Amino acid sequence: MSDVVSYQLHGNIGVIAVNSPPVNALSQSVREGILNAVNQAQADASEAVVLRCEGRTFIAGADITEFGKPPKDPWLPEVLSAIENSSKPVIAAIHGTALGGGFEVALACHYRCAVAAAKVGLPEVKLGLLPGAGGTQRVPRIAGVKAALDMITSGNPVAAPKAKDMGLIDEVVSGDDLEAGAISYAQDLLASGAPLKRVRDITIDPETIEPGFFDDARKRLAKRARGQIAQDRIVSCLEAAVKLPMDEGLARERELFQELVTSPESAAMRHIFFAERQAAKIKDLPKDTATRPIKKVAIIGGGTMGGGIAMCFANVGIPVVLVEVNDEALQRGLGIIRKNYSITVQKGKLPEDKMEQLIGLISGTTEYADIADVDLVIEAVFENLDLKKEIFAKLDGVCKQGAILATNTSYQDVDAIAEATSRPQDVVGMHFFSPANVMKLLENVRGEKTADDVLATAMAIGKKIGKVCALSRVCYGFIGNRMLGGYGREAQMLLMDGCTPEQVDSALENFGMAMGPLAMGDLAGLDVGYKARQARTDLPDDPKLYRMGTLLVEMGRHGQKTGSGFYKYDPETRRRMSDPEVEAMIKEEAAKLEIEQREVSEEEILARCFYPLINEGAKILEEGIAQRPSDIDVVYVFGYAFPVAKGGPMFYADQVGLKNVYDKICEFRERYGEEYWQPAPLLEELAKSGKTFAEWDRERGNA
Ligand code: 3H9
Repeated sequence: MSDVVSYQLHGNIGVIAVNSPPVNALSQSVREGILNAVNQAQADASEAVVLRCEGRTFIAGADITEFGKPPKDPWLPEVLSAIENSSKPVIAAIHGTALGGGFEVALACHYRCAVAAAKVGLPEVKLGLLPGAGGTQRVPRIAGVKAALDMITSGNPVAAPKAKDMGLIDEVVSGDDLEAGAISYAQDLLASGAPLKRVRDITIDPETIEPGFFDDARKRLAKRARGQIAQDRIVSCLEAAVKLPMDEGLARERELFQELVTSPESAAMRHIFFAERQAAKIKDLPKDTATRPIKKVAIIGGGTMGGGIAMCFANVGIPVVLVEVNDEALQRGLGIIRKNYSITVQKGKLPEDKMEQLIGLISGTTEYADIADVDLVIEAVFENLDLKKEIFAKLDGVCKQGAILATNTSYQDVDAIAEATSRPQDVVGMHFFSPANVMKLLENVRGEKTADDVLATAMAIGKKIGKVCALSRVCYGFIGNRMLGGYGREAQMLLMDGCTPEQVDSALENFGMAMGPLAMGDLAGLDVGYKARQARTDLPDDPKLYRMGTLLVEMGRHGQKTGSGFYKYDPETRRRMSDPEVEAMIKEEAAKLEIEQREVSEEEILARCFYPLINEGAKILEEGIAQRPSDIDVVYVFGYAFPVAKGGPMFYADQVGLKNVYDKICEFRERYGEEYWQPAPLLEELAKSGKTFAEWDRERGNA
């Protein structure tokens, strides 16, 4: 047969086996191999055919690297048609994850069996796509339109037992040998005279769909679309599944898939898919660098951050010890953890007994001596370098040799912290984002002396607890917070120039940010930035700078927690409302500073807020703080809710054109002063040579 697909007769059952590591994606050779095997089976002694995969998973989807390139025959629908029209029953045998085009292959089969641990799903929406090989037409025919809508617009996989309840799987196979189980299932089907069950032959009764169902779905999904159009097109496909015959529905699906696959949103989301995987790789570390075993973890500090981090480890079954200064603080910390889990239980997302099991993994102590045996310590106390150094000196005294000592600091110098110990090679930064049990990003920070296996372990354990990891070198604020400086500064400067808080935030929210910077300031607490600014000596002495943020804090308006900040907040619903008092104050302050207020365009708001971010990103790349531009994108998408449909700030800059970004920064330098606007040398170089960040990265051998 072919290198990647084999076909063999096992008695009266033909077995097609796909073997295309790592995830059996449907590359041209896999498609061709399956097609040939199905055709071969039509003419041999087989009475039924099993389609299964070698390696860690059933087919995990179309080969994403082929998108955007000229299509190669045979295309997937042709392969599915051959399966569906086979004169002998074809049975998919699923293990691992049957995703996207992989699950669509299974849906074209006449029967589907799976091991209990398998999952099936249509995650195309996460790539800005829709299932383009019949998924939107077959799933509603089997599981109903509502279930199909949930499954396809969320993109979340479904475990085999639930998929069986939904009708998406016919049989859950027990035992370890899937091939044997599938062959035996095929024999049973033959013995019982089971028909050639084709999903296309099921019709959906339009009367079962409530009037307005599709319009309601569109409206509901639009609210959280953040610049993505795939959800809307998925609804159109499901509508077609109800209203049109199968072949017309498939044609509609194909047409909308083509629209999406060539859309800038999908290109951005595919970029993030690969960027996420790339970010986990450390350039100068061999892939097989040994990691240290992490069987027990200690967290220093039981505040919101420490508690959230503790939950991350408990959630994957790793015991955690929470260390606090006294019993009262410890009980408070443990109490918050219990409360957080209870909320998840109330939402129906965690069974009560499972909650007790997870809480059982988290113990507490006020004695450092009790954490002598842990493999990893994560310090999560407040941002004070002296305190952190003191803690690390103590850890050095009690922790076993080989234990990894990590700091969750957002700003402090990891090297200075490491020097407080006699083992700086074991010290690393592990910067979680709040709430740590929810936010996906983990920014690992490599100190000057951090050992290779410590770094590799930080990345591996991050993946294990479900985080997306990116690596930063040491600098003030690391990748994410360092870049944020100019973004927050300009959001406030724009107020002085004539914007209302609502205007600034709406412009960024329309772009796709989950929350504008001023509303975000209110949520985080304006006093946090205020205190941080007081500690800084490097800020220009400029009365415009952070003027509103400073005045609001001095008036006691600290943001949501005091009921008002840049906005006022409904005490019941926490809904933000524009505050005429703040708007009047802004005008007054601008007048005092003799700033002529004017109409500011949405385009200028975006450029003023995002271009400092991109400019700082360029400096971070030049200095080698980030490994690659795409790592910065990962940090922003997963840690700062930058819209994935825009691909992260560096990808976005490449789309806007670096020359345009550079020219605007030069223009702002003239208008607003060089203390704030100074193009990064790398940005200037790329703008002048007409290159993108991605091209620059490729030329450095970083493909
Ligand atoms: C689709 O199917 C469209 C159809 O409806 C219509 C077509 C007409 N293609 O994630 P991992 C690579 S859209 C190419 O680290 P895990 C990945 O880059 C597709 N490459 O492993 C990585 O490479 P490297 C719908 C792929 O065990 C390596 O495999 N399907 C693909 O943590 C290992 O990946 C999806 O969206 C691919 N489809 O997780 C599923 N998938 O080692 C996407 C992976 O060089 N995939 N690679 O960095 C996944 O969700 C996860 O990879 C999976 C395994 C859960 C399968």
